[in-house]
Amino acid sequence: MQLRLGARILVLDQPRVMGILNVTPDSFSDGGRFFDRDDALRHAENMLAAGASIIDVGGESTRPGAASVSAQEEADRIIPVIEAIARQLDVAISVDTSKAPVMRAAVAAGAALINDVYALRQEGALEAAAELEVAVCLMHMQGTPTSMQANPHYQNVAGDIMEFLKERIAVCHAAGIQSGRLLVDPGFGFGKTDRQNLELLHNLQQLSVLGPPLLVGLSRKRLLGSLTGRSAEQRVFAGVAAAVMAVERGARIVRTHDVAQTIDALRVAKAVMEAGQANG
Ligand code: PT1
Repeated sequence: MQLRLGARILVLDQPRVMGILNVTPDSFSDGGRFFDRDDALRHAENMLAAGASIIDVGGESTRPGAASVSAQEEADRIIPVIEAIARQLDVAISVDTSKAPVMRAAVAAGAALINDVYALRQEGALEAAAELEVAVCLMHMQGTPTSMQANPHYQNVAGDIMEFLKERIAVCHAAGIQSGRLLVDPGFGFGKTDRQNLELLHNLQQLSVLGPPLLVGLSRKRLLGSLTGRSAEQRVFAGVAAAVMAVERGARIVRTHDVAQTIDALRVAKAVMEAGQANG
């Protein structure tokens, strides 16, 4: 299993880490500390040195209750950062956006993966992704960031998310985006109660039948706060535990703020999982 990211091939026979680079003044767990371009570049460099395979650059918060920003504002925040990373670091860049104009500007600046929490449902996004010929992560979200935690409802959380992702994969195929360019993500915390998030993680393996590699993001999320009573910055160990459990259940890429810690844990998980297949 592998994913083409521009000139790079990301081999997914071992779990990979996507490092989060928020370029927002209101980011939920790092308070926009990386708003400045040089700070952002330094943070990306640190995550690369710690072993991140992808740097995910986002200019609009999608955490519960977050307000949206204009395409212009989003682009103004992230394009200089993407350009700087593309120029100075040898790493694949992902853009965390749902807006077609931002996708186009980000890919022109050097992004090789569109990470869209709306799974290309916003106006013009499907067409933009098809034309740009980059990789795409399709994520499940029930509702919108402003209201998604109000009253999430499912018949069967993993089953309903499977159906949604199946439909989005079919829509991508019809638009000319082939499976080899896709990743899928069940969207932990996006219109899901704690109970639903836990059930989803428990049943994550079911999503492997969709075909595309599975990406998950649990880093510092509210669920981990509910389970531990800890603030966002203190949820590192909880997030690492969740990442290991996701990888055991088939996740290929883990999106995290805490790259070094997650990579250590995933090395252990990989070794244990492979011990069962070894012939020695
Ligand atoms: C994610 C993700 C993302 N998460 C992908 N992209 C966020 N592919 C942004 C909470 O419950 O999981 N996958 N881009 C961040 N969004 C949230 C959502 C942050 C929920 C926090 C919570 O605390």
